[in-house]
Amino acid sequence: MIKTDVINQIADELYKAERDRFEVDKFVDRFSELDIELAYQVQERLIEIKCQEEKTKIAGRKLGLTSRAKQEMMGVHEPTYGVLLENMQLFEGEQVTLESFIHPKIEPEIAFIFDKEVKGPIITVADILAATAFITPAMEIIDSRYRNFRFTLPDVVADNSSSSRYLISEKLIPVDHIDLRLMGMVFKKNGEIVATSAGASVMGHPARAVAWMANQLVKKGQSIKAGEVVLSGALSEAFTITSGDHFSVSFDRMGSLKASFTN
Ligand code: OOG
Ligand code: MG
Repeated sequence: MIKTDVINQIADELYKAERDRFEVDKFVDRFSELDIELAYQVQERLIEIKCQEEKTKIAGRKLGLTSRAKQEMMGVHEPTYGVLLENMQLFEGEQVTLESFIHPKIEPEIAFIFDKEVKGPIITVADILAATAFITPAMEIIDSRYRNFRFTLPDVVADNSSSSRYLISEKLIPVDHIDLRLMGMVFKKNGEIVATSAGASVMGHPARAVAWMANQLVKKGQSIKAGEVVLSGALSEAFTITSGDHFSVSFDRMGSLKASFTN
């Protein structure tokens, strides 16, 4: 098959799996040419299809697999990134119904909201912090389209890094004077603590993860734009969501955020 046919075929299957809520098998076994570079091209094609079919647009970006907890859980030891679309955002207080997902999981994250474009050629942690208007508590609902949430690095990249929905707190905090490395986090499921962590679990500093992505984007002539939201990656493992569950994430100095789920 020629390259563009492979890209279109995989993007189309992933799009339909999400739309019609079914699992697919990993693509690396079927397409030996699926490497990381090709996988990002599939991801771009998938986003194009979703923007067109769902009449939505890009709201920001997300990092994936930036903490050791997540890398070990998934057996993939390199970070990834993906795109957040406007229609993926949920709002605090809204009841989320599980019917639109395949096998959702939820994870605690720190969101960065940018008020300046992040331009290269080389982007540092300081550049990320200087372009950040606010940080805020966030949660991501991931819903890999792969059978049993099992995938390789190129597979997960093609699948837009398992992204499904996200929510951020409406309490926006300026990043100055906060040491993100030392910011403690408590994650609760149905009132019980299921994970505790700190910002440093995300590549030493969450802004380092964002800088890593920004440098990857620059190489492709892309960038983080003013107004975009970036999720810097889960600070702990992800937790399966079942009907009736409620989750909360609390951060030192940033506040907390809640989400609840029904059938
Ligand atoms: C891949 C996405 C990981 C994170 O924050 O680590 C991710 C997955 O675990 O399915 O979003
Ligand atoms: Mg995530």
